Amino acid sequence: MRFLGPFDEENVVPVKLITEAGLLPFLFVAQAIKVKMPQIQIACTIGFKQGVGRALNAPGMAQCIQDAAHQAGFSCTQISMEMDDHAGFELCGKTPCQRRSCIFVGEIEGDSAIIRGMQNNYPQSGQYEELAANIRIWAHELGFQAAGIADTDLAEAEDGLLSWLAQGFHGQMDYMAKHGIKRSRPEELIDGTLRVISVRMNYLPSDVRDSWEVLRDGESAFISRYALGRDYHKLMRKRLALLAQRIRASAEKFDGRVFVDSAPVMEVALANKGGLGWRGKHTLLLSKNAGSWFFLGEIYTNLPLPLDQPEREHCGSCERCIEVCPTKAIVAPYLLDARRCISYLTIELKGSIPLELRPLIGNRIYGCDDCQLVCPWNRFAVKTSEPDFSARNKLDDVDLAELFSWTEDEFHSRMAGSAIYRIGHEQWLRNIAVAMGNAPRSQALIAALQTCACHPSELVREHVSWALSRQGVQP
Ligand code: B12
Ligand code: SF4
Ligand code: SF4
Repeated sequence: MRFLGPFDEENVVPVKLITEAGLLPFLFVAQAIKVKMPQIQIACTIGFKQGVGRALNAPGMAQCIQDAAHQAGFSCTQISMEMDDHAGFELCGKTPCQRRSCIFVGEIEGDSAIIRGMQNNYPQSGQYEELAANIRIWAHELGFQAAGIADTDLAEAEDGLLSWLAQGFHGQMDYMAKHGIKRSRPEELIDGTLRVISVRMNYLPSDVRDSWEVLRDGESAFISRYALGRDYHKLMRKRLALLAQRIRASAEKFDGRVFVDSAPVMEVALANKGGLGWRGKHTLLLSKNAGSWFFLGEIYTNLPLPLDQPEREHCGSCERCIEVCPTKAIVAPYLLDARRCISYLTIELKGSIPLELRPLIGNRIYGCDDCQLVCPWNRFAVKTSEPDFSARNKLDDVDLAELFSWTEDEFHSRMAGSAIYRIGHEQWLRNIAVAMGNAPRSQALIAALQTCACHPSELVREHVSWALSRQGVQP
């Protein structure tokens, strides 16, 4: 019996041999891998393929072992995997993601070697458990409804991201490709990151006009629920900074960075790993007791905090979000072609909205909520108590013509502090013009559109002209 390791998530060491078996009674077998070695040369190292290293959930270890294997001439080693779950998991009732440290034991058997993943079952200091419990309490105190902790292994999400990008589903969102795999490798974005603390914050405001009623009323403007109030980025980042401050006060070693939305971070995948919910078929995160009307934010940290478990998926056979999507943007369960999504078309897309999609946008002038509105789990959504997320400027119940009449200055002053500010007045008019083109025929709308027929922006003129022709007026 030979030992390989120890490997620790925190402190990856090069492969070395530890010869004596049975010296570490606090270890138990968690998983086993059979490594076939075509030309048996039992030297001092055995190489794992990267995927196998990842399956053993020892982030950072795989590359190190692969390098060591290459150096030892085992680059072509073939590996087959045998999960030996019952040995370890029944013993402690934990899943691999809860492992804090593991070593691997190699057992030579004919032309192959059995590599067993071992888990450190030695009582740990309760320091980080206590800190993790406190983080949850502090997060609640700071207005987050939940917090969860994940490791940094996003291998599966990385494959998904690369395939999503390769299909061009990101459209004009160049920032999605810009940082490459740093997005799916937290430790490459921020050196030393070991854990990601994810938080969620509810945003659904109360006392707003019913969404379906607005959507049915063609002369009203529908604005996505998340954008009715103040911009969430600033508020969430501030609260996360306070949370980080509290952690730092308790753990000297703490180093961390806070993120909300805009950074190259895979928020949904991380929050899912951290136990905040599952990824619905519409691709958003949702939870049994909170639905999906919440924002996500994170703290990347160097602390080896204990891990939470992902929430099991509960979509079942439901496909309501896929069926309801006005532009059929959810091209397969869990797969979104952003170029067709109304949220992308009204917020991210800078130029002309594709003609074939315009009629499908209806009166949605900023974002879209249909896939969340139909989701049965949103019956359990809890309304926000953050005053910042209450509707401002009566955006929950306002006519298209009124919004279209705002001058650029009015747009800037009324939208200051709102996420909508960022799209600018030109894109605002473009979006409203499309909705006016989709509205029932109305002299008031035609008159409003005509005020912009000679607008200095070609983009606005073109959309106004389209809307006028939809209203039966030849420009
Ligand atoms: C880019 C972006 C968008 C884009 C693209 C959305 C998307 N689903 O990718 C657009 C502009 C369309 C958008 C819209 C919205 N967004 Co947005 N968005 C983001 C952002 C910045 C990145 C998301 C991302 O990484 N996308 C890239 C792709 C690769 O991710 P993915 O869908 O999870 O990809 C998986 C699949 O493609 C799969 N895959 C790949 N190939 C294949 C093949 C098959 C066959 C299958 C099955 C799967 C599969 O693997 C991938 C990895 O897991 C995040 C913030 C962040 N930094 O994470 C917010 C974020 C996801 N958005 C958010 C919100 C609120 C929205 C909107 C609701 C806003 C609105 N009301 O208009 C809509 C919802 C639209 C929807 N159904 O997703 C919230 C979601 C909160 C939550 N509860 O989950 C986030 C987390 C922002 C935040 N901080 O709160 N958004
Ligand atoms: S936000 Fe709207 S357009 Fe985008 S996927 Fe959901 S329902 Fe479809
Ligand atoms: S509508 Fe149905 S399929 Fe879509 S996210 Fe909700 S439960 Fe899942």
